[in-house]
Amino acid sequence: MTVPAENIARLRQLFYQRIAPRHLKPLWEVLHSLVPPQPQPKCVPVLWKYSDLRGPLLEAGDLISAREATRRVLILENPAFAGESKITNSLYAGVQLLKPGEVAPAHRHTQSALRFVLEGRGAFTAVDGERAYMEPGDLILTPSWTFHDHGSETTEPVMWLDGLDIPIVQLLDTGFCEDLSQDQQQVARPVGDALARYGANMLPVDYQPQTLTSPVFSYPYARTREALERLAKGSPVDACHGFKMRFINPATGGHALPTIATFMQLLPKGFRGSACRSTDATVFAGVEGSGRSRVGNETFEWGPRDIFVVPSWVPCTHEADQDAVLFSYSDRVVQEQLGLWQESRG
Ligand code: GTQ
Repeated sequence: MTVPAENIARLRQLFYQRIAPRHLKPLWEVLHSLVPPQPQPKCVPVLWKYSDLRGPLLEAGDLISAREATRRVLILENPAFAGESKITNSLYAGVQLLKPGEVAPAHRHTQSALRFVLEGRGAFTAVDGERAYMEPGDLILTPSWTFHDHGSETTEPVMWLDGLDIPIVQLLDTGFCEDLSQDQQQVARPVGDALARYGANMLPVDYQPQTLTSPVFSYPYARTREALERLAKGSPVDACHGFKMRFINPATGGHALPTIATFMQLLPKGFRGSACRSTDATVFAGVEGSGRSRVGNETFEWGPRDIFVVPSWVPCTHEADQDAVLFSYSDRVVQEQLGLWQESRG
């Protein structure tokens, strides 16, 4: 017996309705979206000009103190994830302001965080008893479950980009957080201690890594910039990425954080990159110089401190009119560990 097509469709709908109370769903209705032929990111390309961020951030500074807010941050929310506090499907971004004399009280959480300093100098993040003072372009890490507080003894507002793996920790339902009993942790080691111990191409002779996270938690821009400068003089330029380095855990050679990969790249004057796409959606921040990046069908003109996001598997092309430096972060480290990361050029 053959059943007419419209009857079949109706019978199927009735069947779906009948099985729904048993928490059953037909795979064949969703298979193609569950197992797509290639990534279909919800994430969309977005550019935040720093000139549009700075005013609102300073205004927030008049409305709430760092202490009351715990962290005075404006979230950079991708419009594709309205209400979800995500910049990409797997990562969070925000811009944080600390005014002179303020304290953002000590806490710790299982989420890993990076701070990329945008403006101002002289504020600090204390991590596990050591302070890292901020200069523009510095990368500071607060690894999972390390107590951290931010403080400012300077006379100017200090602003930085926060990158956290909040959506990854949410996905895995592994979020824990606790406050320290005091606002600021005790200083246990002098400034620069970790960098001297672990970041001078040497390690303490009996040192054994205890975690995946880098024991270096401050990567000063002056060193990063010099490395890029020398790299640019001594090696051919990559057609897609210019001169691009990744921040590492010097004890393992792996990425600096177990869930967030971090990068700095120099695009030499006149660079006209070729298109490239990769499976790791990436957050970029301009550091020096200016340029433009074509991301899918959008063209973003960026300069220092502008922030933009490139979704997974969307072609991206960078250009620079003068020497330009871009910081970026993504979940590439997770994808590499899982054998999922891919890049396609051209
Ligand atoms: O500085 O500890 O942007 O816990 C979001 C959550 C910053 C921080 C954020 C946080 C922090």
